[in-house]
Parts: sequence; C-alpha cells; structure tokens
Amino acid sequence: MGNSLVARKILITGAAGEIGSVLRKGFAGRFDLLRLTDIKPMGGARPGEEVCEANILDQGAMITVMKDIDCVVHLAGIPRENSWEQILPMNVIGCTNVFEAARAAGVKRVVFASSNHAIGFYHRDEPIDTNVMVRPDCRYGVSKAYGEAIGRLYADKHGLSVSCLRIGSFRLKPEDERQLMTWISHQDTVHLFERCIVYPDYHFVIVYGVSNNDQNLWSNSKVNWLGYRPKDNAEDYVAEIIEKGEAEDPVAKAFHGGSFCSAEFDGDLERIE
Ligand code: 15L
Repeated sequence: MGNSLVARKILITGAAGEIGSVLRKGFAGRFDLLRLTDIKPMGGARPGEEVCEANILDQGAMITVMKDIDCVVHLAGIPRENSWEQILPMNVIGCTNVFEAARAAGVKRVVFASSNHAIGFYHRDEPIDTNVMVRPDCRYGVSKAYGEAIGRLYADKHGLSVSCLRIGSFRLKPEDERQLMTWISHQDTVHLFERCIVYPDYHFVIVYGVSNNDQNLWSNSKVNWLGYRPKDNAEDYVAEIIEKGEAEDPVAKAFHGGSFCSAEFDGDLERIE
C-alpha cells in the first residue's frame, strides 16, 4: 500500500447544509475530531466537534481551518442550478480554494461532493459506469465537472487522495418517477461518505451516490473495492409515486438529469446522440 491513510481528523465544508447536517449526526463519535465550517450558523460544538465559521472564498481562512486535518469533506457551494454570477465564485473559485488550501495545509485526502448533473445528458436507455466522459446538463453540472477535474489534477500533480461523489437525489424518500432511479437515502449517504473517508488508500476515484434502487442508471461496479454497499431501495415507495402521477416533459424524460436538462432547453433533441 503506497500512501495508507488513517483519517481521524475530519473537516466538513458546508456543514450547515442538507447533506452536512446529516453527516454531522451520522458521524457523531465516529472520528477523533469533526471540524465543521460554513458561512451559516451551525449551532454550538457538540462533543468531538469544533465549529468555525469560514467562507470558501477566503483561501487564508480555508488554510487555517485545515490545520491538522487528515481529510476534507467538501460540500460547500451552490447546491443546484443557478446563474453564472452565483455558480462561478462559489463552485469554481471556492472549490479551487479548497483544493489549494488542502495542498498548502498538507491534508492527505479530499472527498468532493460532485453531482449526477456532471453526467446528466446521457440518455436514460444508456446506463453508465464511472468511466464515462462528463456530459453536464446545466451550469451547476459544469461546475461539478470542474471540481472533478481539479480533483484529478491535485491527485496526479500533488499526490492528494481524492474521491468525487456523483450524488443523485438526496432525500428522506424518493419523490417522483425519476427518483426511483436516482434516489440516495440518508443512511446510504452517511455510509458512502464514511467509506470514502476511511478507505486506507486510493489515488483518485469517482463513485455514484445512489441507493440500491432496482431502477438504477449508474453502476459502481468498477469501484466495488471501496466497500460501498447501499441498503435502501426506492422501489419500496413506487406505489406512492405512481399515485402522484406526475409526468415529466419529453426532454426531462429522455435523460439522466431530468428537469435539469429541460430547463432553458432550446437544443435539438434528435441530434443528441
Ligand atoms: C443535485 O445535484 C441537487 O443538489 C439536488 O437538489 C437534486 O435535485 C439532485 O441533484 C437530483 O438530481 O435529483
């Protein structure tokens, strides 16, 4: 094993967000230190935690909060489609600052919250694995593809261990027909991040953040070694979803990314191979 890592001190950026809050709870007592950072209030520190308000746009502050950290879990940023004015600073500059601060602070590993919207323009009749080229379906998706690219650069050039989690639909339960394919439950999310943090040695890995859904479009077969074994299955909620009877528009229905593909769409559906 080349660069075996024992991750005991963890920093979470975006700790006040939806995924951050669930990880915070799920990781309670799991590591020697959970340092939480966000620009939003996070409440007081619980046992084993440190809470530090810091902005990912402030690189000096990022280097400071990464002191003595083994692994950064980078969640902060704009979590869905938005204007370039919002996406570029938070998801491109902010993400760059996080990787650069990790390198400068001597952090060994970054676990990056990417998104399925980095590959949203694959057709639904084409299931994919982790080796496919990116096909972003929106500005947000482009920013996630950027995060994966800078992760690859910092792994190859600077020797960081990097994982990029293409997260699907993180919800308490699946809410529509698309989410029968894309849902990831809270407990599977905690398990996936935990595997990416504690696995002793990897260089660069992409993994889909999806539960064990019967209708999955994304295969993690190439990263089986990571030990991610999701337990939940969106199909358990199929009756509720069918009862709602909400239909997707033709563009949304054609692609993995759903409504992220159809929003602002003025392309030619026939020409998308
Ligand atoms: C995402 O990346 C978003 O953060 C989330 O809000 C969902 O919409 C999800 O993708 C999805 O694809 O359902």
